[in-house]
Amino acid sequence: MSKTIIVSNRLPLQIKLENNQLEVVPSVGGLATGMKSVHEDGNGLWIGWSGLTEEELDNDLSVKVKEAASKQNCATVPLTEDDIENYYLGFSNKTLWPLFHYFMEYTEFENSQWESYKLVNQKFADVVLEHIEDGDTVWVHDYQLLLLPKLIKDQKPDVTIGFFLHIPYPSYEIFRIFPWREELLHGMLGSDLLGFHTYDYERHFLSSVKRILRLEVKFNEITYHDRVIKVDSFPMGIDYNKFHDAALKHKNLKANEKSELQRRLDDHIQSGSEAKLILSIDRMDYTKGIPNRIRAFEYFLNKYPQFKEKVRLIMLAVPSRSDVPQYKKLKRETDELVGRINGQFATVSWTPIWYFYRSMPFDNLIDLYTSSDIALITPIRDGMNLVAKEYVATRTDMNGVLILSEMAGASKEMNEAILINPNNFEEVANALKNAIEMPEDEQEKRLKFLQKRLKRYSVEKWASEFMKSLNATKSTKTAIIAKKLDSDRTSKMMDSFQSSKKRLLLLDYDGTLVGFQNNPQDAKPDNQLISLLDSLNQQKNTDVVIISGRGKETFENWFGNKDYNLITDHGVWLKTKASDWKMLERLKTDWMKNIKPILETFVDRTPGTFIEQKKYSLAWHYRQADPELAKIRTIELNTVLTSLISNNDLSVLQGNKVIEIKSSNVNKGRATATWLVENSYDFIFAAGDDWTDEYMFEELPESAFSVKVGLKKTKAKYYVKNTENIRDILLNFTSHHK
Ligand code: GDG
Repeated sequence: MSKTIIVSNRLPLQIKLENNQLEVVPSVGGLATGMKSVHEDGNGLWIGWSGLTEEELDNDLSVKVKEAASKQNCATVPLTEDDIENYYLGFSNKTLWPLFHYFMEYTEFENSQWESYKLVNQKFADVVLEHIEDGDTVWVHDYQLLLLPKLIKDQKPDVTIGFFLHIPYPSYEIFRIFPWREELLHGMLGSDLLGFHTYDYERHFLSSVKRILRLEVKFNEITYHDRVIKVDSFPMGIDYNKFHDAALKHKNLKANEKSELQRRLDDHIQSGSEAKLILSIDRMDYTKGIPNRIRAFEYFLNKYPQFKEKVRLIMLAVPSRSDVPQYKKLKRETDELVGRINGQFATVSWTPIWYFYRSMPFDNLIDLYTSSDIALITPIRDGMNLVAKEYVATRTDMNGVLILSEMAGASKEMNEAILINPNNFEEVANALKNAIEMPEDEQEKRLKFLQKRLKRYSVEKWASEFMKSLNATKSTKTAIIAKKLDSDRTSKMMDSFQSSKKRLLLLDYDGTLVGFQNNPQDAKPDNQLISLLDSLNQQKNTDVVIISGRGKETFENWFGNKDYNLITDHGVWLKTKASDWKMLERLKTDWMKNIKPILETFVDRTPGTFIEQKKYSLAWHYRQADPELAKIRTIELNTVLTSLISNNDLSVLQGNKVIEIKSSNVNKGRATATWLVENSYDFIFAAGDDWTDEYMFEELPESAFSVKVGLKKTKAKYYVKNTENIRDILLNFTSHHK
């Protein structure tokens, strides 16, 4: 039975080592809850680091940790102190974390840490590969493991891989700064499905893929070699019932069951009818906007002094990554700010800020959520922010106001909160005043909407939606019409080649025999190709025809001293082994003087594009243009051309990053048909990569072996990944010849 493997940096286990004794308990975080059903389904497995380095574990303990983990259906990835220093604290948290959160000034690019990141991703891959079988599904989590999907896919192409990023994906303008950007993107593209919290992160990712890797993106699908990769947004939810039920239970606590914290909170609440508690909870991280929040609160107290002695800000900051210098600096800054403001405003009976720098048990968290009239969540950048959602879930009395930064992913689905820009103190101060004065019925109305959504789209639902989408990618894989020319099919084709008496090989040139170059003139045949074509061309009873949209002059230049069969200009000119160039079609070219100036205006307005003037056609190339601008321009150009050439014998062909205008009565199909009328074959092989080759495929008899290069909709019977595959097949033909 196939299984699902979850991979994250840390296992959902708390493993404690005291006096050489191991204590292992499952952790109860949001992700662990969401993944519970995925993990428990069948023989599911979770792979990650245990939290203890190899140096902390001797052989004996290491075995014990493995066993304890395995009892919880987990497998450990062994990491050393050096790995943690460089891959985790280093590359993950000093490079990827700040860069992806737009903190460029904190971003370090250290080659040695990048090397460690690659090495550790490989360590994760090794453990995954130890456990995985064909047909299994893998779900990889987060920014520490961006290279992992490819490392798995390269070894195991027949497993289905999903990836979810829990932090923001930055705009292309930020991501392009990253020195190893191509490698990182290729790493992610090992996945079959890539998930992000919001549509913005999704489109930023697609924009990087288009601009940096220049891949074909249609809506939310990326064509990558012979695969189609889906990209989508899945806003992560919370374990709604857990928070809601805990809050309900909390309401019924008797006085003697209340925590010490709750008693202190009650004291404040009872200090006056206008007393208000404002809450913030976050990891102590510079992305969370803690100093800004304190300054905005100061601004509020100065602007609206009537709230002095009435409102109090309770700030829970949970220690995090405290070994990283920027986090130390943040802690110092926060301490100082709290001290300064408390010193400035405090009275005998009131301190404006209560500040806790520690983590709290779950029950205390519920004390805080249920006692606070307002939650003030002001990150500078945040992938999602679950605290905002948890606060809403605990408001069982239907009162309370959420003030939320629009820089948090959560703001996209929480429109009923008061949304603010955390850098605008005026706005934050006014939001606080509005929240304090918001009528109860208004609070209730907003909470109702918010709670309804959170309850429906819980973390379990999030996980199941992701899995559903991931499983659906399995059927898209088989939906492509052409079949993969795998080794079985290739060997059948070779048999047929060998047993046939008269063979035809019809070969497109660009994108089929050679890869694309930025400048078409650079795609000259290399020596290896020439010798391959030479030996094919010498085979007895075998006609090799190169059929291309290229101009006759170019082919004459490249192949003039060869006796190849050549069809150029999409079928205008023909040269055979036996005879010199002759025209297959008589064509007019007077239309060019009208069309060329139009194309020129497109070149002027679209940097990176150019016109290729051929004898019988005009081609507008846009491979190097900005992909989004090019998309707009191609639509524009198509519209302009369609209106112009309606009475003409011209047609517009959409090639691979090129639009070509030529006479309607020539195409590779007509040329193919002409060739086939004059010759008869019992074996036909035809290969092409773009739209113009579809005409050729259309004209072939049913028995032909037609092959498309790349994974696109096609009339060809088979597809292969790339030009290398085509060359391999051709080489195979030379050795199968008898
Ligand atoms: C990353 C992304 C994204 C906090 N203090 C205590 C405590 N917590 C719990 C909260 C909440 C969680 O920690 C924090 O989650 P957030 O989403 O707010 O933030 P990150 O840790 O930065 O998480 C973030 C998330 O991944 C998920 O994809 O939303 O954007 O940065 O659940 O309740 N729990 C306990 N004591 C504490 O003192 N028990």
